[in-house]
Amino acid sequence: MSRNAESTAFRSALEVIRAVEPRVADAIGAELTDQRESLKLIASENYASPATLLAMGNWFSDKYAEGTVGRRFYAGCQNVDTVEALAAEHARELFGAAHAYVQPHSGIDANLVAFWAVLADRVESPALKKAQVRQVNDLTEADWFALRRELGNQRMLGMSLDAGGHLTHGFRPNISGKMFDQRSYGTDPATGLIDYDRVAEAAREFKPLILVGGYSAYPRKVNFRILREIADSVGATFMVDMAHFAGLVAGKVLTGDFDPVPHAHIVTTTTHKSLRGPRGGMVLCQPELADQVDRGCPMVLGGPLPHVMAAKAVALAEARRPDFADYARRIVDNAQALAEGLLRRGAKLVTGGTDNHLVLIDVSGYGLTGRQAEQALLDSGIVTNRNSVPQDPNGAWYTSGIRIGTPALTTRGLGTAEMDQTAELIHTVLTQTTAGANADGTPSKAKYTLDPGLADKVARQATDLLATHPLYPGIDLA
Ligand code: DSN
Repeated sequence: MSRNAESTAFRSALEVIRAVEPRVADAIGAELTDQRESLKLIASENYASPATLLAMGNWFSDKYAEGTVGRRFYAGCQNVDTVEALAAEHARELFGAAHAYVQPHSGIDANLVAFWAVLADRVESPALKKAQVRQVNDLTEADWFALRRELGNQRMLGMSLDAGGHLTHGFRPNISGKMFDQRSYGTDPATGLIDYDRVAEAAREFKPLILVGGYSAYPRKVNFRILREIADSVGATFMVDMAHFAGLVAGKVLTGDFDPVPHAHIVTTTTHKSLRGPRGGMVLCQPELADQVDRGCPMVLGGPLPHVMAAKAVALAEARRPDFADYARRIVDNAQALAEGLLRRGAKLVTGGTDNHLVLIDVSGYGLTGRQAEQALLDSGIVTNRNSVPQDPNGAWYTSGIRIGTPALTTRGLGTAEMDQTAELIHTVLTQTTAGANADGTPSKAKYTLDPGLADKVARQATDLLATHPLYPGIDLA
């Protein structure tokens, strides 16, 4: 396929949009420029292929298709059936899963589908059956309490937020924290690693219905075989949220004990992180949970997004190609090179390194909060996000960490030498940033000073670093 085809497709699309609302066309163009020029180190972001992006921009968006393949609540879904079935087939083949449900719109949605499927599978509840025919969003607070009481205050054990777990694993601001009585397992304060004996102890004491594995900020492999054994020992359903590392599973970098699919009863993921697909979610499960999982819509999901399912089919087909395994391996090589570059320059890293796609810098070593570091790096053209570190004294808003990841830069083609240069840029900015003070002289967790000349210089160096690895080289909008 000619590169010209990609330019023509996107140029034509923008021309059509511009004729209606030019500001939207301009914003789309500006976003491409911004993404091309910034050093994107957000561990959960990536760049989907032009084919994946184009599969989303069409009339599939116009179609309602509630239900499942071959069993819809609307007529005329034959083409949606084709793409949904294709996406599910690619997902099953790619991950070796018995069943795949590709309708969830996001990772949170995928987790909600999984939670309700497990509840419906494990707990006898007339209230739940009633809720299954209504949208969960329609339930009142009183309905929730009645439902939760009838469900027997079911329990969830997941990784704590500050140790790298995710909000949807039972934490209060998320609906999972209202559905479940939640307890967390953390990491060993000395090593930063999951202590499986402590997880087993917590499971024995708490007796959860669901044991959740998976993370959004833990830089190491997780042994899912051991977690499954723990789940089995207390009769829990073992669920893994692999949103962050799905690409590493797809690319066979995480295999054996570190591949969640053969070990978990149910696995959820997003499709847009290391998997490099469209923004969306997905659930994989063992056969006994398939019927309940397929009730995701209308139980907790609005109608499926056929255009996104089409894009999932494209991206999953891409992930089945041999070059995706090479991509996945390079993600980890790059993360390790970045970690080594930072360590060599004196940075403090949670767990002392990485064996997946992300690195967590404890920026208290630079005398900064995560928020100060995040902003100073952004001033310098380096896009990251602040993140809690284990037992974080600065809480979830200011934090003490910066999470960085390599899926996006690896897609652009940057390699280990450029990761060392990236480490140098990050270290330079963080050593040159000084924590600021409030008006009353007390230390501020947000204010900082960084010489704007230095920030500009680093931003130029970041742009130079990216110049030899253009983003979407086949797309010229000029
Ligand atoms: N927002 C995602 C992340 O950045 O990890 C997880 O939901």
